[in-house]
Amino acid sequence: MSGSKKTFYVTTPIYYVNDKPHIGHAYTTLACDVLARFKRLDGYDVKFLTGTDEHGQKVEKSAEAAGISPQALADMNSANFRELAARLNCSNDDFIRTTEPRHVASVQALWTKLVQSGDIYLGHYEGWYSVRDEAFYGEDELVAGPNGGKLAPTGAPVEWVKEPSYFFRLSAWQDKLLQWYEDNPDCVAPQSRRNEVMSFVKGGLQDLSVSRTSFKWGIPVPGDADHVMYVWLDALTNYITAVGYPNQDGAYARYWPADLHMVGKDIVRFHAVYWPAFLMAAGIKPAHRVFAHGWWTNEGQKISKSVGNVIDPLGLIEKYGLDQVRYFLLREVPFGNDGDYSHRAMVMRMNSELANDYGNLAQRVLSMIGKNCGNAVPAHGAFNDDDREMLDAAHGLLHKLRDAMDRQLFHEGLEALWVVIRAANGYVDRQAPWALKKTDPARMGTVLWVLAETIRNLALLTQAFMPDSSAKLLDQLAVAADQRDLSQCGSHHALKPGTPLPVPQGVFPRFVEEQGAD
Ligand code: ME8
Repeated sequence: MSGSKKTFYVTTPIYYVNDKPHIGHAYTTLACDVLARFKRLDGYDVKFLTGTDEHGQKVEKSAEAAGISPQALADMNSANFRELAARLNCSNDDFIRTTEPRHVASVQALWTKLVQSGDIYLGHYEGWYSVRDEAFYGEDELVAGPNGGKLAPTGAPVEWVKEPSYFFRLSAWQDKLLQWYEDNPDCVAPQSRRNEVMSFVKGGLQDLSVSRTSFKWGIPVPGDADHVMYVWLDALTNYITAVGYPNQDGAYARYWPADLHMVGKDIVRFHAVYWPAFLMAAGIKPAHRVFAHGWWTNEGQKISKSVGNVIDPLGLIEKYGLDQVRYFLLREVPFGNDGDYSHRAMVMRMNSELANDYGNLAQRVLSMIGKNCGNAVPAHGAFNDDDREMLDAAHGLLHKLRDAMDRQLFHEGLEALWVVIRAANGYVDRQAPWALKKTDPARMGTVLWVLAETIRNLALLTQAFMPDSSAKLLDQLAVAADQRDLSQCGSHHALKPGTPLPVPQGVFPRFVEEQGAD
């Protein structure tokens, strides 16, 4: 137990097991990993949750098509998502599967609570349903499809459904939801999504069908064996299952309400309308914040299996390197906006920002120290203005990064780091320590110390984004394993002259196109 330590609970969506993971799933999980790592390094007691969404008609149909049971399909694809998180070097503390007994118990407890509060009633559903989206749509939301047919606004096929159904009294929560958005200006981000959610709720809410009778692959409704629960009520509940619900002591008391549900923009309505309504109805506080990030395309095209342009994140890691992919995904696109993946953009970031800017800075400074300072942290003399400015910039980074991370603006945080990296390269060129070697070796030591200390601060702060490469840099500066949390940023823990250093080695390789490739 962590006593009074500040806590941070961050979640990814749980991914459908009807298919293999792709770059979009990797993106969301990675963003959460960077936040989880950053907060841990910054002294928080963190819980980072990811997992798989295994019930529903979509999974049932995919299993049927594959000629296997839904559970077998779920086992196979859930393992792929688990492996993806591991291969991305994600630090999740838990991996939840909605077919686990702990989850079934939790969802049934929440259901029972909603029945007791009068928020669930039995009725009859008649309307449009999209299996691909696992969502109900009103007639007015549909768009024209081929051959005079109708499609969901997402372009997914819809079918007419008519069956007995339990309903959640969503219409009764309209005013309370609006009040909640008003009282908590940061509860849905970015602002454009908040506006979208609020105008949807202001437009009026209909009661929501929360059970199905036309298939079986779901969690049974307590006391009514003909019904399975609507997959979204089931899925959203994972976030409280993982902290022990219905038990409200222990992890639940420590971590709930979650600090952040990270999701893609496709599922903001489920997280920012339905989920807080379910929770309020059950007398549970909603999460502090939902952040809906943008959508990746591939070389300008929508990523889709039918187009055949799905990007396999494991393939990217193999081709470019893990930390390069981690960096690229969070640097390339202002977080919240849509982004385009291209080989060219990947190589640009990898070669110019990682190899040239950051890698080269470390490489030239560490090899100069190796050659000229007896493989030890050099001693420094008095600092001039240029030195002080460099050190102040490096030591001032922590609060800039913290601020960016608290708003999930990864690109801004990385840009702040790169401002200092570029400044450090400028400082090396101006101070020309290689020339000082002959004219003023003591001054050369000061310059190299300032640079090494700058790199130490940078490497501490890039740890959350690029854990392996940053660790290699910190190893090369002989920073002890227990001196790598963010309390070590700043001048109080500056490098000690005379500390022996290992032989330097390159950390960020360049990507070299294969001969004959364009
Ligand atoms: O919606 N660009 O699961 P899902 C960016 N099971 N992100 C993308 C993306 C893309 N092109 N494609 C997918 C579900 N994502 C539900 C969630 S939560 C209680 C239940 C990411 O497998 C993004 O985070 O369809 C999106 O929200 C999520 O994958 C959808 O994953």
